[in-house]
Amino acid sequence: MKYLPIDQKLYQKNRERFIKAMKPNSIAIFNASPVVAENGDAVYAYKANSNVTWLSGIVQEQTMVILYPDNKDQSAREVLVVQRPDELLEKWNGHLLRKDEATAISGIQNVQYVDSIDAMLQVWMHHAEYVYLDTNENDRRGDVLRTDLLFVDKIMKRYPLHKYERAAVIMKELRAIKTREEIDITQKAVDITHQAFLRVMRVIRPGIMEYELEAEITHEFLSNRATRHAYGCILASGDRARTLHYVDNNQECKDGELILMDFGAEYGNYCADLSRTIPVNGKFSKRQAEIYNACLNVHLYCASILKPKINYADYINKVNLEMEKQLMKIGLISKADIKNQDPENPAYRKYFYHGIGHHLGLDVHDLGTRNEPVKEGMLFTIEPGIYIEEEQVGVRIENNYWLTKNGNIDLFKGIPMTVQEIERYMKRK
Ligand SMILES: [Mn+2]
Repeated sequence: MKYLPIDQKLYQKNRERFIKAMKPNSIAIFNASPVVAENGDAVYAYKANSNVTWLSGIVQEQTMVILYPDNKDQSAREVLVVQRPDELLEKWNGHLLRKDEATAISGIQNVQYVDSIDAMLQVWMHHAEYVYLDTNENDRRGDVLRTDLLFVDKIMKRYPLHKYERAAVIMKELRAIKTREEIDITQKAVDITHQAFLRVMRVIRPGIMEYELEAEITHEFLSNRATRHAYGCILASGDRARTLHYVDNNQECKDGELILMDFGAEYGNYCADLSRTIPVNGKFSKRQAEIYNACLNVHLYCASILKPKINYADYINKVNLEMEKQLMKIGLISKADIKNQDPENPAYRKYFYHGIGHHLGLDVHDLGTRNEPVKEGMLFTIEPGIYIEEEQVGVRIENNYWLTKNGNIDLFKGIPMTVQEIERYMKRK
């Protein structure tokens, strides 16, 4: 890992929160994701199961976290399971965690090797009444590789008469609320991302290629101990900005165009998520500034109302009304368009065709419900966008907000955001 050691308290606190939500005499079992083959013997970059990371901080394949708070064997109430170090494997792939190293990261005292866990697990299973198993209950996608189901299948076949529970239900509640410790790490991811944005503003000029900007961002990320990009970064100049997940980044940034950039660092396994739209030549045209300000107004409006207790569905409705207002102001839709609109496909949808934001955390689209009152501790992106086919332009402005008791904190506080701030910074280069 490139990041500096993280205080194990973060993971201890998370485990305490999960344990509190468990039924009496229950055991919970979590598995890290397997390494996924790419082609031949090459593999994809490894990202462990986020629940395992959230509970232990360990990012190594074959890791398990087993929680059994009522275990009569007190020493086995929290157990971390890791791969047994293997000299030959380490010659190829590098260091594997030793037991004391795994304890230092996670704060879990009892560390066992995965090849010896079955016998112990059997005893604990025989004592436990309820069993929490971890399945991927992502609302957005169901077609991902589901190795979690193999483990569920194995355990349920072996212990068919236990009462099974879904860990995902608890995780969805808990992971949506970020602790101060988690925000401290996220803030580092945000700060690195913030610096990368300033760097892009210093180097961008007409004629530069989108991938050259990607290289600048990547250099800034890795030099500051980010593990990697939190997601495929988007550098979309001109009309390409209307493609929401444009990641080719292989075209020239031309004089007079706006470039839409969406990127974020992953630091200590936590993600930042920033979108910015700036003029390639350092100066917004009058029309570009109009569109930009309309988008900024929606963003600022969102930030002013996204506070604990607002229902997320009400929030979205209010945001959409504000978007309508701003789109009318810049002449894109009319009162008549709104009056005659199909409620299933309202007029503003032509220019704003994605959600206003999402939970952010270990996953860039993090766990959490989006149809209940929002709560203190949640971390959301706010990212309105305006995309205009007729004018071949796209604008998106995105920051990350941590909800406090009575309001929110913008983790990107101080970053150039207005037309004036951006132009002033770009002039300075
Ligand atoms: Mn986002």
